[in-house]
Amino acid sequence: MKTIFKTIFLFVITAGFLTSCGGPTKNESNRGAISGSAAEKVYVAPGEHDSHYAFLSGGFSGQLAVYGLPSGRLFRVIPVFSQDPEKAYGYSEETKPMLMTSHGFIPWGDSHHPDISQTKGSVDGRWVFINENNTPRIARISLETFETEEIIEIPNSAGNHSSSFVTENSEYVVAGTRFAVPFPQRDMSIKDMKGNFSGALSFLKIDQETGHMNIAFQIKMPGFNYDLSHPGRGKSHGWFFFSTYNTEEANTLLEVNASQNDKDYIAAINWKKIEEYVANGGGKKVPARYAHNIWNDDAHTAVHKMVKEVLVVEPKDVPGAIFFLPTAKSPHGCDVDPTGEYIIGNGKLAAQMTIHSFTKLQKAIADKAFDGDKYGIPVIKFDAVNYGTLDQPGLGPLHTEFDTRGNGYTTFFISSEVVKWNIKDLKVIDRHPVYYSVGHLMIPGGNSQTPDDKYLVAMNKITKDRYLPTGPEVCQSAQLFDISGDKMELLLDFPTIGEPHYAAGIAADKIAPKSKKIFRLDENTHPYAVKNEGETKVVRKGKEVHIYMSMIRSHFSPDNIEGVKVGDKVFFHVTNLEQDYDVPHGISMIGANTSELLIMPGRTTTFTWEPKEVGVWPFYCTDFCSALHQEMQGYIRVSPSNSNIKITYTLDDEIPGTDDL
Ligand code: K7E
Ligand code: CUA
Repeated sequence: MKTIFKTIFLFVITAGFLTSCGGPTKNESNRGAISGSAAEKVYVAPGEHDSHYAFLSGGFSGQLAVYGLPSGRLFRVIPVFSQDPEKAYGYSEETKPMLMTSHGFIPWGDSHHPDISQTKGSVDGRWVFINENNTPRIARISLETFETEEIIEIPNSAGNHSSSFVTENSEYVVAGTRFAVPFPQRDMSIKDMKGNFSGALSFLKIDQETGHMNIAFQIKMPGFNYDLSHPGRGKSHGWFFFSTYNTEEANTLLEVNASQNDKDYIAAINWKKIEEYVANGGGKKVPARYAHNIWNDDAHTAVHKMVKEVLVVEPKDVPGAIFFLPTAKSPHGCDVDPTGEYIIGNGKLAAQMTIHSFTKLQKAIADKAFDGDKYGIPVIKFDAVNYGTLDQPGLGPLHTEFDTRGNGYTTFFISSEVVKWNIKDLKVIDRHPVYYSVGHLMIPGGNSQTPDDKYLVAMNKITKDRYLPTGPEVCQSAQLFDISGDKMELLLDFPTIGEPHYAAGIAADKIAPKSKKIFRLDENTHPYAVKNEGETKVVRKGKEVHIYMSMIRSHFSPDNIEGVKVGDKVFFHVTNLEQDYDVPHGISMIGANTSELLIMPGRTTTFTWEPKEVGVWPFYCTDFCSALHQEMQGYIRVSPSNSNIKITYTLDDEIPGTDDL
């Protein structure tokens, strides 16, 4: 134990030395960017469009940012797991249910891995999925509205990290627990972890019409840490691969105690087999409590519900469906090449990368080439499944993506570089420094049979001297490479929102033509919607006051309201009557304990206001919508709680709608 501790200690120290001193000098780092025609290759002229969308996760921001490639321009931050006052997400009454969980309302999340839906092995631009690592969840975002449409919580899990990757026809999106936990949760001694905790791998079925997710089954795996995953594809379609670490099942000082075993595993799951088993009545429904929140675009409202059970599959009940593949030391990324033949373990603590062969795996299973078992799950003999190793490719391999020409591109966190290598002959072809300490990388269509051979985006954890300093916290950053030639060419640095762990990319023409422009007013089924100004009104219900309000360039209806009292709860239900592209209006109320609303054409949204003081209080439009935007405002009179002033509401001193009869 002492020796191993020393080895690891040395490794980390050496690693640290390389990170701080091994980086290039200022001049070297600039050379890449100014070489050749890099500037021309990323220049998108004013008014021109980028060729690709890139969706970069926000990490600890909990969101998903939308960029254009090759320009690196930021278009939008889509709120997913965290409240966003700019868009009223998690503040409006309609979106609050999206952030409900079994632990109540959670205003924040940690988002890691976006993945775009697929048809026949290619990204199709319908939806993008993303995992939440802290309070385990998966979200689905519409690529028509660029809004979060669904969030489902994952029970019996903690740290949903090996997620949210989709199979090649979007049959399933997966979740996998990073932390082994009692399954089901219960009060027990942490010291009794070994053999008593479990790791849930969850397969969520995707409805191809609506995109709705449902947990089809949960596999109750041994209590290892399931770090990352990728689906089989092509010949290995029907399988899913999950990297594991802490197969030692240590519960303390994991930096040492989870690094004892020379090899951990990649868990290979034949989900087709388990699907069949479940279809024939296999598995057991057990009680659970998890949230399932769905947005409805017609009602412009999310509905939150709690689900009470989940179908659990025990590995021992489906023999021949689950195997462990020994893989060099605490692998992080678990990646599958476009043909589906090669399964790559990025052994972050090993001096080599492990490349397994799907063909060999099939043979090993047929020959029963096992090296014992772990909790009843057969461990395949290393030589029986291993295609080869890539020796000394760099330090700290984390993640690999691919092109269609048989090359892998791997990030090395510690030696701060991207290495291009040929999968068949396991030879390094090219290497390029990144600035600095790269995590994931992304090639558009990366998790598919048809990656795009043009761009590679490296996402870096540390930027130090790359940008103007902004105090102790400096931005994390992405770097764009051209990979169309033999050598990788660095084109561009661009700063990111939060910490982009992973990203998903797709050609723009798969999404742009169907991007939604307005919501149709005649399809709006929100219970408080108004279809014209004549329908606007104010209704008192006990201590609640409901304002059915409209907005259109450049006024609110009604814009004068009296009869509200201290102690009331006022609901502003506001409909944007516009039916033109890019004409949102906003609304905010002095002293409201919530965010502004930014309301898209045809949509109804609600915020509440509890006036604390008598007076005449203004509200106004928050989005500069026309030359008369500054005139877009109104007043509410608030009287003492015991006053008997009746509710009245007017626009231009008339009751709305009465003058145009
Ligand atoms: Cu490597 Cu969460 Cu995919 Cu970060 S993870 S880097
Ligand atoms: Cu409406 Cu500004």
